[in-house]
Amino acid sequence: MDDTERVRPELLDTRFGDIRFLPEVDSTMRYVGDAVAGGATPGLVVVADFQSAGRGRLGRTWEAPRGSALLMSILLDVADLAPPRRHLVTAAVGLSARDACAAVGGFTPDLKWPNDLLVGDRKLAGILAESSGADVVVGIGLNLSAAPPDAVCAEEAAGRPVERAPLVIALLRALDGWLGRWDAVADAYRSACSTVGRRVRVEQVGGDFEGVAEGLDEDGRLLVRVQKELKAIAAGDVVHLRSAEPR
Ligand code: BT5
Repeated sequence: MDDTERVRPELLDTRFGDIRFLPEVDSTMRYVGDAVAGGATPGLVVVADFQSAGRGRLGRTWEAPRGSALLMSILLDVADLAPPRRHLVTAAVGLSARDACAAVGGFTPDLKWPNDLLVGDRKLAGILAESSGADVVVGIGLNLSAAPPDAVCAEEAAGRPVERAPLVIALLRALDGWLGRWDAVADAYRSACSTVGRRVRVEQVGGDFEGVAEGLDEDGRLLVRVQKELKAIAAGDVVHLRSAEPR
């Protein structure tokens, strides 16, 4: 049985009625973005075995050998979510992916603000959300059986192979339950986010700085204490520092 036959029947009672498995695509984000332009409706899910031009944030790339990763983009209607709270889509996908790893792989990755899943210090998965009007396309790349140097795959974290189909099912079923419950997503993400309480370096276009991540505000911005000032960070890269690192 292929993944289409395994996954589709398990999602019939969710909003994810149109799930397409592709052997190869440049980027599932590009594919879903074009599908929107062609009239696709929310609930579309695209999963690829291989991407020739996988995207990260800020023009970066996402690399995964053929058949080694979960590479998926989802079209969601977020008309009920004010633009400053759109990051909660990323949070909902992160929470769902974490729970799917726990259910299917028996391990629980950490959620690093704003868009990563980590096992220890190593990156397991990255999430990318792109808005267009009332729709958001959200993508996740999650390493299953291979990972770049310094990153980690689910097989290594679980100590056994982790299959894509059950992970897709668990992730999308969890996501179906989170969507629309945005205050609950914000609360769950706040308590799950491993960045909170850490010393961090924030890397931004205007320059880097270090401080202690004290929390997340209601719009999901990271609150970083830099001496007396509490800075609210909406975007940027964050490095978790060991507490022993100098200030
Ligand atoms: C992300 O960006 O982490 C978001 C990645 C989203 C990828 C998915 S795959 C399905 C969908 N279709 C797409 O085209 N994209 C989405 P960012 O935070 O900018 O991190 C990107 C950085 O992660 C890269 O610059 C590398 O350093 C690193 N990286 C690349 N491939 C990786 C991998 N397989 N595992 C871990 N780290 C990786």
